[in-house]
Amino acid sequence: SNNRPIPDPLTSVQVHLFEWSWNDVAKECEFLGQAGFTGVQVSPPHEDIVVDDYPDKDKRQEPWWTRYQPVSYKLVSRSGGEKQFEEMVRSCRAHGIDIYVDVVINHMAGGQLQDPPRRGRASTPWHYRQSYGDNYNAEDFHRRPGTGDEQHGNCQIQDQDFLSCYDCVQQCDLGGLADLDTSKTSVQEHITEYLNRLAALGVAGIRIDASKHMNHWDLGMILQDVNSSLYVYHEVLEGCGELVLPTEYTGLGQVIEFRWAQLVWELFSRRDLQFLGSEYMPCGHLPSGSALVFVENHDRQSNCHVPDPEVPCISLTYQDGELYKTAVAFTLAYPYGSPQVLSSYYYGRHGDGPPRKPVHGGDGALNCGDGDTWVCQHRWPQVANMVQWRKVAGHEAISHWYLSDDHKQVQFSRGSAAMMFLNVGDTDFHGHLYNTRLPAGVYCNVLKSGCEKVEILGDGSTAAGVTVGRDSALALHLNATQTSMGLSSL
Ligand code: LM2
Repeated sequence: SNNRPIPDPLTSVQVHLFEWSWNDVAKECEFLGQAGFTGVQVSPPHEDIVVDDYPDKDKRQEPWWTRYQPVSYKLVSRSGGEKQFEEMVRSCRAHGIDIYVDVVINHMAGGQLQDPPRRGRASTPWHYRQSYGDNYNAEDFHRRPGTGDEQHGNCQIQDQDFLSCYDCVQQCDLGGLADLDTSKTSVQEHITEYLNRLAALGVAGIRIDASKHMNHWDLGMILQDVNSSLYVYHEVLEGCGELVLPTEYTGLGQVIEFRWAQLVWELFSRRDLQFLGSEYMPCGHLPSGSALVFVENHDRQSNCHVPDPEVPCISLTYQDGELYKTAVAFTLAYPYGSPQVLSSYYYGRHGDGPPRKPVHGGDGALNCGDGDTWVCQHRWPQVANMVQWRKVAGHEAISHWYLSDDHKQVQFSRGSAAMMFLNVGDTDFHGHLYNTRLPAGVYCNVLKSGCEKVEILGDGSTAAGVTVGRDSALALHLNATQTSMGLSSL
């Protein structure tokens, strides 16, 4: 049974500060608290592998994916050590922000059997599949008879396995990563100890990486002994027709609902909003309280930036400009699931690591948005101000939904507290809006910096025509009026 806390999906918003250092996260929590965010997902804090040879070494740190290859559960990563980690948790808490940790427990660092022994970031010795410090040894990994295991000592997950072999998905290796035998009590105990250590440091929640690749009974055994105050969400990448189902994990926490990102990508990129809503997600959807949703995550972003025929791009990314901003704003306005916003850095090639420059410069300046540093999506008005919009809309249901005949515009309200109008047409929209359901007053369009005024009359229509640009939106709520400027000037 699962009695774990889940932050209220209708009023909480978390941001994934992808690859941010603990010092930068600690500093950012002041802004996040003011904007009304409730949590931050940080990159995996465990000791990872070291990669010496990679492109753009002078400007960038190592490829981001080293962080998905654990060597030990020591808190030593390029984001910082245990001291900085603790300091981050403390300072974020003081601003009302919870820290959620991305935990990688399905596997240990990858390689091939003939690889020599190496050392991790905290100097822990490891030898592919033989030993990882004194945490695990050769007996602790799955060894399922199969083809192609000469190099790895275990089968490797093949594309067709997702549709035809449940156990292969959970017992073979995910791309050469040594697959832990999570059915073993000693393995479970090691993982439990790590998760409880995080909880003791004040961590409020965990994202479990690659949950689909672990049996839900094993995860249940692990979580049974983990501090019951932790909020847990699982990465279960749903593909229609696959054997391992997201619903197998909903008893163990929330589940990342990838189908939301796919729906939003399809509709916004086709510029046809007819089927906009959780009921139209491909091959079903989780109940709202069980779902964590986003427009983009770190994996998708990486696929989309550099076309890769093997991993098709199926989400919008910051490179999609206005359309992406509007899709994120819509996700924050729509009453489905717990939204997560990605805040990333500019990419050149697949696997590119984060900038060497910290987000918060020494002079108090921010290294955000200048093209080769950090993107900082969470600071855009289309994102930051929608956090407040979501809170104000709260538990109000959708009170009015309008779809234009050409499917290029959608307007909806949440009770009489908030409204949004989206335009994905080829041209700007000029005209009156009707039925906003808002009380009469002068509101600010919170998607624009400053206060772009919109006057609403007693019948809920606009006093004058409004202009909503191509691929953009207009969003109003009760707490952002001409007089109560609230956060609209962020
Ligand atoms: C995830 N969820 O289930 C993460 O969201 C995803 O980012 C991780 O993959 C994956 N699971 C494993 O934790 C990333 C990245 C991979 C990378 C792995 C491990 O997308 O490309 O694989 O992290 O670092 C890399 C190499 C791959 C190699 C593997 C093992 O790219 O070619 O496979 O390491 O050495 C032979």
